[in-house]
Amino acid sequence: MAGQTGVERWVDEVARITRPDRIHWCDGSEGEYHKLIEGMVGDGTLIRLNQKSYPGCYLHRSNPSDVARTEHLTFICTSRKEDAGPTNNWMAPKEARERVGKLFEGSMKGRTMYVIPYIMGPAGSPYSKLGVEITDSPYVVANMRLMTRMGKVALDRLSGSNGFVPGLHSLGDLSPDRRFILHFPEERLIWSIGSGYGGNALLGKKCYALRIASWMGREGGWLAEHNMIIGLEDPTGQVTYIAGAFPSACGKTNLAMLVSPLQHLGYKVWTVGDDIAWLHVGPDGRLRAINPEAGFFGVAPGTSSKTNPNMMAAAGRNTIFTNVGVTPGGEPWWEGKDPTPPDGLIDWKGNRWAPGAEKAAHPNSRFTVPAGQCPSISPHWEDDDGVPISAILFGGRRARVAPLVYQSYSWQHGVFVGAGMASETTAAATGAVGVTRRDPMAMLPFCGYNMADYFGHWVAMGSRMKHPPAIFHVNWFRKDADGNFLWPGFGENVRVLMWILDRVRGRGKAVETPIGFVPAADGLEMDGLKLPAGTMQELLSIDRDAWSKELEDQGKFFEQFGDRLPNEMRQEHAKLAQRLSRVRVPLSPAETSKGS
Ligand code: SAT
Ligand code: MN
Repeated sequence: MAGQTGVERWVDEVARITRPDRIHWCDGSEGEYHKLIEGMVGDGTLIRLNQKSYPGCYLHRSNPSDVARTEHLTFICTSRKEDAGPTNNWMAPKEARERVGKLFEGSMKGRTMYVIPYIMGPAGSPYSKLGVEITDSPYVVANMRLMTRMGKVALDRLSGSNGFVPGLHSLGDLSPDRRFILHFPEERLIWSIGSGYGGNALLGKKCYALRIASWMGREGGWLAEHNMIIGLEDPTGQVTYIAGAFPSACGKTNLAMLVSPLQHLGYKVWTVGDDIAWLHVGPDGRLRAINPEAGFFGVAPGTSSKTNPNMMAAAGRNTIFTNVGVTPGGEPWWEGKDPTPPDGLIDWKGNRWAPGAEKAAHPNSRFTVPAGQCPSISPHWEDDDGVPISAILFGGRRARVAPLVYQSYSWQHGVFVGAGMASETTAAATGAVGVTRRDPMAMLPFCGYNMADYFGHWVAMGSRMKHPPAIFHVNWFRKDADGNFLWPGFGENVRVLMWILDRVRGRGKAVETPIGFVPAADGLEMDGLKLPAGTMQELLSIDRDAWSKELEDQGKFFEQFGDRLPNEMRQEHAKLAQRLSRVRVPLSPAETSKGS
């Protein structure tokens, strides 16, 4: 049709294939949101929670077979398999279109097709990007309204432009046998069918903002990362920004909203983002981060007024809860919310809950919350130019091996530290929980191209910056021989952040070890925190045997990339082996005399 825009043409084409009863273009208004919510309450997709204590809050119970990301059904569809790399599932684009295209035929019959124009990033930021998601799930529309800037604001920016990433989503029949999450990075296209779960269905999130955007970033000289972003305010009121990569359900949200026990000393954390960062080199030669999202899709279990009071305050209104339990009074409930489960609890599947093996809330139950509601939200979280990043953290869930914190020797060494990351798996993806797997930069499930090229891109980014951020590795999850956590974590993590801040400023007492700089025995602020004797030593110790094994595992992981692995990674691996071979074990800061 003459005069049609690129979006209109694509919408027509999709409607011809999926055959919805109706098409609704989302304007993103309050009125539209309420109509959608009422519709879902009417058909049971949502349950209204207690509107006195939880105004604007609803509960969604998903299909029990659709509660987490399904990594084995997630594919990168590049024309050449090598470009997806050995860590991604790959499907040839032609095969993908044929096989999965069939599943979309008539998939929206009897349903409304929603067209969601959205912006990833602040509306006026030069770093923001446009997307359009087509979906037949009103739950997805409501979540996209909380997680992105969607509707008119995006449509206005879109008009006259074809520069958007199309994402087609249908619930299909929700069967895992007919579930596919496909990415065509060369065409900048996303297809997802058979799941309504966040990371599989809110296509602006992992599919666009990480998998497609990581590809765009390599071409355009920027980075799309699985990062939280915070500002750490010091006693003079100066704020230093830190980005941090942690795998799903490893505490990014809690760290991003940390309440410092040292407020009396003048330290405070501001939240910029809790899951994704887009990082560009700014005109000032510094790395600048924007949070492409507008909301938080956080893990409920374990969240309480003790562990994350900011999230508890944020999620008290206008929030969609997914797969949590509900009290007889209509309030959401999950394990860890308070010490004792209330009487008459209904579990996430809608059954009467009884103490026993079954959890009241699914371990990957979630809340979707507008970011602006968070009491610790940074006044700069929507700055068009982003915030300047002074430090990057890499962190996994490691019972052993990795000390509480260490600093890399250089940008290149830091990239190697990130590339060598590993973490124990969590309930955020289907499959076994608690298995240690290598998860470079927490991007294993999210890098949209060959990870060897990704490491190379990271190395190259270092030379584009006048002031590259310092790179650190942290591990809040180290355990003793009996399996108890050695470090209290949560708010106390501010002590580690303070050391990082000092190091960035060229201060901060540290000792040089084979793996990097570790805090000196008196390097961390311990005011008000008493740990059992020897605990700090254990937390900062480096066990050579464990590290030798780690080197071997890293080596095996790197091997699969063959010649494509950048030489810099090989060099750093060899250098670490050499440094380790030269020292006595075990090593703890108290025994190390060489300061820096
Ligand atoms: O995939 S989600 O974004 O829904 C949650 C996660 O695993 O980080
Ligand atoms: Mn995540």
